[in-house]
Formats: sequence, C-alpha cells, structure tokens
Amino acid sequence: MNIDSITSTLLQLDVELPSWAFGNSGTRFKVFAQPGVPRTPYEKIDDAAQVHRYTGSAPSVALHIPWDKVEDYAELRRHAEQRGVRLGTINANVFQDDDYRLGSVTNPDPLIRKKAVAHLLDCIDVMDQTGSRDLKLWFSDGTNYPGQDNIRARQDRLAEALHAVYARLGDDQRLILEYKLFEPAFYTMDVPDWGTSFAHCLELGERAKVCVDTGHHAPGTNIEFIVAFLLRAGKLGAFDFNSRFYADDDLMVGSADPFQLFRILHEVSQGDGFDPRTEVAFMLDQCHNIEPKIPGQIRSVMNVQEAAAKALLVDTDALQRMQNAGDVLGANAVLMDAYNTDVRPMLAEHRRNLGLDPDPMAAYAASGYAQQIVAERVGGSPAGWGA
Ligand SMILES: [Mn+2]
Repeated sequence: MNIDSITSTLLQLDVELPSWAFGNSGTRFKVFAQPGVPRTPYEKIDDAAQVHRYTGSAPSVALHIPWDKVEDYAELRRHAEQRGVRLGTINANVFQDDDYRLGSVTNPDPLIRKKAVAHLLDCIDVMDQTGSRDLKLWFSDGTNYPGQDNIRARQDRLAEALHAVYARLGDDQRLILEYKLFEPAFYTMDVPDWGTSFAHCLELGERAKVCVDTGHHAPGTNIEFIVAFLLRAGKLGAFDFNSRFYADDDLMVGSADPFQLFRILHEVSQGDGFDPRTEVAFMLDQCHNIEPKIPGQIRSVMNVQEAAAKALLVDTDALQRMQNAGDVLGANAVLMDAYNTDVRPMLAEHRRNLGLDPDPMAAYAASGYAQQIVAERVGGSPAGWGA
C-alpha cells in the first residue's frame, strides 16, 4: 500500500475511548487517587475531548451505565458535541449489585434475572437518547465450584436474556457480546471464549456480534486467528484494546506486546476491517492505575495508529506471491519488513497535514490542561468504579 492510501485509511481509523479510563482505578489491593480526576460524566467527556484534540483520532466516548448515569442524556450528548466528540458504545453493568452474587442474567433466581434484563433494556433506552449504535454486554456470571450450578441451564438462561435484549434493539443498533476466560468467576464463566459468544450471536441474528477484548484470553492464545475467523464470518463487532502480561491487566494497548497488536491489525487489514463499512469498533478498555490518565490514553491511541500503519505497510502482493510459492522465509520476511519499519516519521507528517502537532504527548503536556484540572476540580467525589 502506498503512503497516500495508508494515510487515508488512518484518517478513517477512529479509536473510541472508555469514560472509565479517566476516573480513579486500581487493583483489588489499592486505588491510588490522582488529583484533577473527573467528578462527573461531563468532566470525563472534557478529558476524552483532550485526547481527540491532540490525536485527531478519538472522536467518541463509550459510557458505562450506571457509572455514567445522568439526569438528561440529551444534554450529555450536546455537551460532548460542543467538545467536538460524540457518545459511543453503551456498556451495561450487571456486576456490582449484591443481588448478583450468583450471577445476573444466569442467576438461578428468576427475579434477579428479571432485574438484570430490565437494566439491559434500560441501557437501550439510554442508547436511544445518546444516539449510540452499540450495546456492549459483558457478564461476570459464572461459578466458582464444580456442582455449584447447572452449566447447561445457565446457557439456557443466558440465551433467553440475550433474545429479550436483541428483540428490543432498534434497526440501527447492535448487541456486542464480550467474553472472558475467568474472573470474577474461577471455575466456569458463562461466556468464557469467542466460540461461546459467536454461537449465541449466530443464533440471535445479523446485529449480534462478538467483542474481542485483547486481555481476556489464556496466555499464549492466538488472538489474530480469532480475529481472522470472526472477520471472515462477519461477526467481529468490536475490539476492547488493552495489554496484558498475566491476566486481565488492562494496561495500555501495544505496551506489553506491540508485535501481537501488529499481527492482530494485519488480520484486520486482510479482512477489510479498517473499512468503516465493515463496522468494526476499535475501542480502548483500559485503566491507568499509576500513570496519568489523559496522556495514557493519548499514548494508547498513538500505539494503535503505529501498529495500524505497520499493518497497512505490509506488501500484500509480495506476501501472496511468497505464500503461493510456498516460500516460508520469504513470506515471513515480508511481514517482518513492515513490522520493523519505523512509522513514527510518517505519522508525524500525517498529523502535520491534519493541522495537528506532530507530537501529541508533548503538545498536551505544554497545554497546561493537566494543571488546570488539578486547580479547578476541588471538592466533590472523584469518579471511579462506581455510580
Ligand atoms: Mn472489555
């Protein structure tokens, strides 16, 4: 691909930011509070808009309900638009009530299942007001001990809930089902892997798709294979990008294993996933526990752009020739040539052409915004993992 078509593809590559990345977060051991952290969904959007301002590639913000519950979503939507961004994916949250100790939509108690489904339907009402396309579902549901509950019955309850939610979607709305190998449940998760998500989505219909959270697999899982398979099947709905060394670490995308991110985005490129018509949502799902949050998000967007640029640099004609000729080393060399290219000068030039600072990290640091929010955001409760 030549430089012009690479930059035009990069222009279309929008990375959605998670509102929760801007709030305080931590591990189960400690949350380190940072000064200047947003206290309201409005302030989270203000911070997200900064990331877009310096990268030009983060025009939407995903919300988490109820963490981002507001009185008037139309007003929040206008607030976002005034800041130059829009509201994106609505992430449902059925994992924080005491009622959900034994599960939400798969709970053995039908009343608790009903409560969970009601929340999911409420989230669609929110989507109608925010103009969001996607409802992202991740369930913490599962069991800790063999025999604790009937694995098959839990799948039936899951399917029933998903059907109820799917039936309520508008014509332009999608259900995105995320999976996770383990945690918080340690014996079985009800949606542990892409195959389970894929099977439920197939049964639901066209507008149900799989979310690949890069941190939700067993160590050593070949994520790019999953991506290639789902794209081929038309079932890759979204990415939740982050990095992991051990479990669901939620570190900055591209920080732990940039080569893996490149391999994933190479499959995206091969499967036309960068074409907006393929409707793959590229989202960050991260927490910045010890590093400053806005620069952490800026760096993450840049990491996605760098890996995408390298993936787009792959000489696909040469690659195919080598593959067809059975030239193992030649084919591998074509891929590695692209990966080993320093694309940073190209991206700096791309930003200059857009009227952006070629160095988003430095430009944000020089803006004074970090000092401004520390001075202004006094009083109130900093946002975190709660409503
Ligand atoms: Mn996720």
